[in-house]
Amino acid sequence: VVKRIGIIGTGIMGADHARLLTDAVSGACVGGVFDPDAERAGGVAARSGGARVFADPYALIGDDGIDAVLIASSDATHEEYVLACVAAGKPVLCEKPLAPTTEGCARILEAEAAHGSRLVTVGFMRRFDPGYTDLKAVLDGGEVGIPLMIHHVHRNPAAVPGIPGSALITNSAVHELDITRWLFGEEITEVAVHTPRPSGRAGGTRDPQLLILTTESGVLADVEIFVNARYGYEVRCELVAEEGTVTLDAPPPTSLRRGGLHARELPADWRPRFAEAYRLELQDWIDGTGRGATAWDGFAATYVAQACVAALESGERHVVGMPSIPRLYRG
Ligand code: ISE
Repeated sequence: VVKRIGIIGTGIMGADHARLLTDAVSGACVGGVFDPDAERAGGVAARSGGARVFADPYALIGDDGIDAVLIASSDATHEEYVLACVAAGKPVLCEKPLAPTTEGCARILEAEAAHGSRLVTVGFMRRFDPGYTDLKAVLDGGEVGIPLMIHHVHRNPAAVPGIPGSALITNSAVHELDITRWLFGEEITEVAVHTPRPSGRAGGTRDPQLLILTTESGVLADVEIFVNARYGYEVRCELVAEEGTVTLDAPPPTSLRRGGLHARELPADWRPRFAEAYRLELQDWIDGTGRGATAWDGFAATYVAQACVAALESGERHVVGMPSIPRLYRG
């Protein structure tokens, strides 16, 4: 059976997901789309094998011809659409963040608890990236011994000038918050945020930033987040353990030697870098394998992000104080 997916939001990510569901994922098709910009929705529908265009997102969620819902609308709208999906009893894949505030995420946890089973998956696609899954396999296989530190680098070429410094944490570094929890299988307990002289290219934003995270067992993770790095999009990390280190470079397989240089091309944004991760994430969701981030993971990432924002504003270390994991998400 082919699952008919309804997509809410057909901007950059919604359009990309529609393309993957149509061309690269088996067992699924795009059944319907909604976007406040009807013309944009129409374009994506036409490229998705003639999916229906809905004028109302709630009509899409409730429609009998839609089996599951993918939410790629603006962050502030995630909560209301996820809640409507849970109320309708439909599986939902929501782009990160699950909701911009911990209160919003908590309302989703309550709704899922009341429903009694998990319906929500959060789009932390890096959990499916072959580079990160390899790194985790090496760590879990014990080849490098006990982990001590991890250095993360996350750079975008440009961001909207003058965005608040908190956006670097809630929109970008939130991926490292999630991947750090996932990699070590434990919570982040303390956070601090340091800022150097801001880049003159950032339009007044505190960019770059250096996040220092401590996990339950005492692993130290540092995250350099720099969203106006100019030269291209890049994500890498190095795990430092007692017996060795593991580096995630994920360079393209080809490189160019010319005119005294040895060069590798960098993408302009995350879509080419994480193309395979997005494909595997969607396939896993369609197959119902359930390896994706849960609503609890979405809550936890937002919870730690909020502590980092507080640390950025105060210049002080903050204790995270994560609530205990609800029963639905244990094991
Ligand atoms: C963007 O929203 C993403 O989620 C990308 O994965 C991330 O690398 C980028 O910094 C964010 O702006």
